[in-house]
Amino acid sequence: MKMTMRYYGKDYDSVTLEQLRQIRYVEGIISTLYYKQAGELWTREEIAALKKEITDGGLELSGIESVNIHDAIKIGTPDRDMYIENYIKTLENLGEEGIDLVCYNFMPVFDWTRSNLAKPRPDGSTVLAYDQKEIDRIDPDKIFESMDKMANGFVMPGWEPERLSKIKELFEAYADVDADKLFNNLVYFLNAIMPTCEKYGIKMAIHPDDPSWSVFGLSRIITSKEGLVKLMNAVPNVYNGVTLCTGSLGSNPDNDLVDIIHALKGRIHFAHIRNIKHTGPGQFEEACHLSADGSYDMAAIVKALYDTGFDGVIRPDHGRMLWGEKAMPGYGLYDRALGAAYLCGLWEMLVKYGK
Ligand code: DNO
Repeated sequence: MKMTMRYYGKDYDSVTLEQLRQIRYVEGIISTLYYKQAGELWTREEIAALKKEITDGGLELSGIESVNIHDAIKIGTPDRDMYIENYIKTLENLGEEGIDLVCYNFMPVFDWTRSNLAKPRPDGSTVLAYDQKEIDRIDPDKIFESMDKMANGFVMPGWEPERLSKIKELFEAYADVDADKLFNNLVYFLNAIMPTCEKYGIKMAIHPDDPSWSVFGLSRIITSKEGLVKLMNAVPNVYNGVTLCTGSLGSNPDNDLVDIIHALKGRIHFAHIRNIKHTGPGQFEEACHLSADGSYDMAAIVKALYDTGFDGVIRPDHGRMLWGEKAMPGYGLYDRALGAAYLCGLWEMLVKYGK
């Protein structure tokens, strides 16, 4: 496995490459062209510049999170083929620059959702939290404002303000997109891009929906073992793979993460490993990575990856906000660095003494 850290680029991140490099456990960076709108073409020059920024910082660009998918593709409108063409050109440009991992999601309208981005914990740190009852009280039109207010002045991934102005139209456009239609549109998209992925060796890694249930009445399909396995079977090409995000799938206590890892053997190309704590039905808060701090046995999760021959890119995921740090919620330096060290420790133990 290769340990990496997410980085949004020097114009957007409070964490620097100099800091990330010193974590030592981290070999690579997962990044993106954060200024790009879904559907826009990424040029080869722009990708080369991102790569150079990271290699000049002494690290490698190990993959992209995310190349976002335009709503036309998710909804299946007649102009979807034009957007798929653009996506293919972006993949070609990434492939020409030697990038072989792309994370994306297929959630309608909203990316990941939280009701609180800074819930205080007894230890004085803060974490991201979700409470379905609070979300039910928020008008979907207001959720962008609400996330923005809590974001410490940072633009949150998936919550770009440009989308706010279109929210009413988006809800209307998704009105007849039920789970089957959304799934078929995803398969259509994947079938169209697979030849390019094969040509360049680019592994596509779908990110599970977060939380792993329907929000604001919109369909969500990548929420469980069943949905993931169905997708792997519908497009059996190995370049159609998964981002195993334990925090997202783990939001639903019915998801057995170890079982999911085994069911996806050979198709997990990227892993986001973090712990969360279930606090009630439809409620959870994020935790530090350590098993004892949340609801999941992190050693069992890492062991399942190891036992199934996982050889991909891994990163710690959202961390707590510690030691007075001011950063994008979930993406501070300190707790993610602790997470990387912990995960590397678990992995080293398995490599040396796991059998
Ligand atoms: C939030 C992230 C998501 C994720 C996308 C993948 O912290 O986990 O924004 O990157 O859903 O496309």
